[in-house]
Amino acid sequence: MECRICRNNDLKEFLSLGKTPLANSFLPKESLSLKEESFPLAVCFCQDCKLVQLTYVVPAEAMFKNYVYVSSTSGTFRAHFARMAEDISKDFNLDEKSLAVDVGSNDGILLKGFKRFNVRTIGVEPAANVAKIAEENGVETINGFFGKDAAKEIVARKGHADVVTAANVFAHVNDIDDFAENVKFLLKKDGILVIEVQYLVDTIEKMTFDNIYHEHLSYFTLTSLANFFKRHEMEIFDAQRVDSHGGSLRVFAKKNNGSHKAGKNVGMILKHEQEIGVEDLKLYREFAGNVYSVRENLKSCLEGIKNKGMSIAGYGAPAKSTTLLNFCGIGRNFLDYIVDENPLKIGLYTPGTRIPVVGPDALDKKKPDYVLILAWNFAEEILAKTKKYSGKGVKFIIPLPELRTI
Ligand code: DWN
Repeated sequence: MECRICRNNDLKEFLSLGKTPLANSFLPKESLSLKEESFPLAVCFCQDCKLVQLTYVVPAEAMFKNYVYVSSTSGTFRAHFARMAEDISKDFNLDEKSLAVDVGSNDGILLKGFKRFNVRTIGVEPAANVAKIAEENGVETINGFFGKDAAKEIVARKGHADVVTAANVFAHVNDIDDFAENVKFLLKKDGILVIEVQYLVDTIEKMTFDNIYHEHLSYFTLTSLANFFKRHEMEIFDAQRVDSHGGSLRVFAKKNNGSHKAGKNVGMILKHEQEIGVEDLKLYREFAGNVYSVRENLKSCLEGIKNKGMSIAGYGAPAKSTTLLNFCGIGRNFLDYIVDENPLKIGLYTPGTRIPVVGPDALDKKKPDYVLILAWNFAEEILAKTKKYSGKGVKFIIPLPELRTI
């Protein structure tokens, strides 16, 4: 195992979550009798370039060729990406002559926002089933992984890009060197790359360790990202902490000869990272120790409820819940079912724990005493839509960032 950024092979493992199935490999009923594949899930730290990364890499084809995650299921996320497209279009004066390319474009959730500003768009999405949804949404999409061929095809069809976006994608890419070089080829001289990644500082500060799963190969800080882009003659000229997925970092990078001037945000965030010690293995070892107490607290909360003979259902079957449920040993011993509104997940069973995923009407058919909100990053939206159940005495448990029952 060598570092994805600097090839250092003396990486320090600081947390292992055990062998875990793929986070989005929900099971159809007919597969329940079959053995499930699971893979080591552990993270390590590179003391040279400060990147945190998985110790074991599952091939992308196994995870992204057929994908059950559809970004637009959540209203919060639809609003998040509409605002992201609006901010970028206005801040960088994009118009009908501009080209926006979204890598890992899923169902076209972000590109739809750019189209509202008459920006020309094209997406690149490896999952055929999801790329089809995007095309049905009127978003032109190349079905495949982003690489030299896709970049050449886009330039041939649309010309060079003003902006390339990659939201919750860059951390999923193994060969980020190839990614960066193809983005530079695709971008105009003054074009910009905007990536949004789950922010390791939020993961550590909020204990959101369930963001650790096989799709996420890298866990970035601005420090490690800056070390990476420097190696590609690119510069980060702006960065913003945003609240998606429990805390993400939105980073704006340009080619070294690009004209965009660096703002003060980059320095401020780097300073905060230095202050909390992102360059020291000690920080990650402390985080690892705290993960076990989060597990114990959640399990004793659920055990207390079950010991009183009461029932619990889950709400939201996010990829992150595969890590939380498997690592904490939460299966049908605790949860009778999990509600999810994504039709691609309803009728399937959760990876490893094999809890049935059902539609929201289950809450009426089999009203639970408690609901564990597994998509805790959308707790506000979920609590609003399940208000009528709290009126009927149902209590809601939010496991992260801090364990709360309301
Ligand atoms: O990086 C990734 C992030 C961006 O999205 C991917 N690796 C996979 C995915 O991660 P996730 O599945 O943890 O993301 P979400 O968006 O937190 O998943 C939320 C789940 O909850 C979805 O299955 C939809 C469901 N949901 C629902 O059924 N009703 C969510 C809301 C807000 C709702 O009201």
